[in-house]
Amino acid sequence: MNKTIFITGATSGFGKAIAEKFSSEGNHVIITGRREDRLKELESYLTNKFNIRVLSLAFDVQNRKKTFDVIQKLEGQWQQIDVLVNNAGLAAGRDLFDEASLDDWETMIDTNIKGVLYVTKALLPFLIRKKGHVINIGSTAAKEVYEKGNVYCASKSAVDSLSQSMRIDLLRHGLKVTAIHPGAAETEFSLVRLKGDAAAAKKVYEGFQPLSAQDVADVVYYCTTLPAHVCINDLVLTSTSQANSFYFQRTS
Ligand code: NDP
Ligand code: 8X3
Repeated sequence: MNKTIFITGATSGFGKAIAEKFSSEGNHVIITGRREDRLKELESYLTNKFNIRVLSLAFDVQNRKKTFDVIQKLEGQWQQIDVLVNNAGLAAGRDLFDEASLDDWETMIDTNIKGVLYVTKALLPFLIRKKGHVINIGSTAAKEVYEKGNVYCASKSAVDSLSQSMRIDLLRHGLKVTAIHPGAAETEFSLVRLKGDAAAAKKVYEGFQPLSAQDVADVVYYCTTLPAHVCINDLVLTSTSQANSFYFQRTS
């Protein structure tokens, strides 16, 4: 395709798989995240394997000033951004509303909502110039609220409504806005949510085959291959063993 794709949260999971998928199809990628060592490793892997151009930018999407500084320093070809994938995000904790930590809530709000706002706003001048495509990663948690999901579900509902809002307000610029809502997928997501408890994280995916990061990357990529006049606005994907936030077909 020979486009340039800006991906947040490319050090792991969906973001890393999305970077690899677009690179394997001949696109250039800007990969971002907080863990610089992982970004550098991915940059060299993608550059060597696919012979495309890679720029890695280490920053925290919660930091408004840093996010704008980094993006406003983009030069030359790196301003020619065709697709933004707002993927960086997390769940912190899985607790009842009255027992949950305020710090966890703030981390989710600052990352999943404010992070999407900062990155999108900072990149919009470039995206508008190219009549680009914004892809926001929501979740089935945006569609059905579940017990102990409180602020995570709310943050993903915000991504859902902000995607609609972007689509409406940016219509006059000819931008595409796609919200993609995956169900359970085995990445580092549960390890992060459960604060490093690997055994508990593994249990989340027991007895059924969850989505993989590659499954999600393939769907994200597909949404960018449609003709200029066609836009997938809202897409929910789950493993065949999952119907929605509540119903799973487990073997054990
Ligand atoms: P991972 O934990 O594997 O990856 C999360 C990515 O987000 C990492 O690259 C991490 O990079 C980045 N990130 C987190 N916080 C920040 C921050 N403050 N600033 C910059 N980057 C950040 O999880 P997934 O790949 O599964 O999650 C990706 C997205 O998909 C998230 O938005 C998640 O909510 C959503 N999602 C996940 C599902 C799942 O079941 N796995 C299902 C539905 C949606 P680093 O730590 O280096 O900063
Ligand atoms: C992640 C999927 O089911 O943990 O967004 O909410 S779930």
